[in-house]
Amino acid sequence: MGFNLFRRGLSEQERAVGDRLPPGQYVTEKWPVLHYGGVPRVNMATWDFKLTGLVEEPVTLTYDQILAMPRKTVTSDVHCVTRWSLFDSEWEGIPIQEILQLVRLKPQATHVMVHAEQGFTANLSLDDLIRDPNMLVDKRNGEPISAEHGWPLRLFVPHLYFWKSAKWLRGLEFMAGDRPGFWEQYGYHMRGEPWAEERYGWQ
Ligand SMILES: Nc1nc2c(c(=O)[nH]1)N[C@H]1C(S)=C(S)[C@@H](COP(=O)(O)O)O[C@H]1N2
Ligand SMILES: [Mo]
Repeated sequence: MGFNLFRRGLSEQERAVGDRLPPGQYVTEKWPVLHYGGVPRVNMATWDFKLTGLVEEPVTLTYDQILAMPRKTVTSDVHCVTRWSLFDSEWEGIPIQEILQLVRLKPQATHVMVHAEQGFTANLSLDDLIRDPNMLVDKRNGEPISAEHGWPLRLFVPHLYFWKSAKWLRGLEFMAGDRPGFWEQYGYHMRGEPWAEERYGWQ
């Protein structure tokens, strides 16, 4: 197979895809829907977003307060551990830095547990949380994200496999040390970096 590829050569387009497609991934044109359980019915009357754990003062935000925060758009690829990659969507939301400015972290804080509806969780190091493209997203390609894709708010951490980008986000809990989240307890990798193929286990 390698020989055939060599003989045929790669088109410009294939080369461009190769440079940005992590190992073991394929490109999808449509945005698949993937999650555990049903799509939660979100009650906006009681909806809130909480910053808890190792912070000097916990913060609770309403959806209106979230919508009033500064916003930005980021054009980025995303990579799912089930091997699809979606190229070049325009994601819009509130930069993670804006959210983190609302709290003072205690010095012991090294990781965060992401909390979503129905008890879904995902763990991240602070280093992975505080990346420039990361956001709380409510729009893709100019349209509000659908209920299946996590409306009213999802996390967006494009440098890791997409399971870390929790849908139906409800809060961030700052922790001293790492703890496995929902999929990580089922054997997904603690970090999930697509270029290193950190899919399952602690390879
Ligand atoms: N709340 C919640 N968020 C979740 C999940 C989930 O089961 N529950 N699954 C994750 C997984 S495994 C993937 S691949 C992406 C899929 O997002 P999408 O359905 O918008 O493509 O959502 C992630 N976020
Ligand atoms: Mo996934």
